[in-house]
Amino acid sequence: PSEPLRTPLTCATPVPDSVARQHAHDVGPNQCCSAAIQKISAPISAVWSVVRRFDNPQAYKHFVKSCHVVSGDGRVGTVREVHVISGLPAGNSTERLEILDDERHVIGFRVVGGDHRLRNYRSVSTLHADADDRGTVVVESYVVDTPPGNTEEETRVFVDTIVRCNLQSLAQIAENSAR
Ligand code: A9S
Repeated sequence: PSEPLRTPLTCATPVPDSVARQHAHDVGPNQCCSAAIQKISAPISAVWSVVRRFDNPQAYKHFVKSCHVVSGDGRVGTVREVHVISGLPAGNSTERLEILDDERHVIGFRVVGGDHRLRNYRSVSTLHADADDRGTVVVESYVVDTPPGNTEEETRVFVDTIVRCNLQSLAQIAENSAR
């Protein structure tokens, strides 16, 4: 039995309700969740064109060495296998595209296999146009099983670090492409 919907956003970060709702997750007893926000000085179209490519995560995720699509054509249900650079406690990860909404700028995927410790990892990323300065705000939230032998806090620190690295790298790439 899972706990009621939890959104990691409402308490920690002042975002509109409509945004927080997209990041409300069903979080089970031995799972943890968190979220990160990244401001990017590039138009939403430039950011989205990088983020929406489920077949090409290595475009901005530095921990990804290579990726190939196992099945699907880039729409929901597509499965990819990601190979990770050395130095991480992982070799590969099999991931399924769960949401891809080109109008609302939402993408989400779920981990379905791989030789790593992030069982049942799932994440949702949403892009929001920043009307004031023509920039973009990215919100990324996730839920994952707390691995045996680790605390929720340790798990969040580990995953938050990876997510923040990815978002900073995304910002650099989108900002350079928009220059
Ligand atoms: O890829 C993402 O969007 C986010 C994360 C947290 C990915 C994590 C990872 O791919 C590693 C970087 C290899 C770390 C997985 C699934 C497991 C890890 O241990």
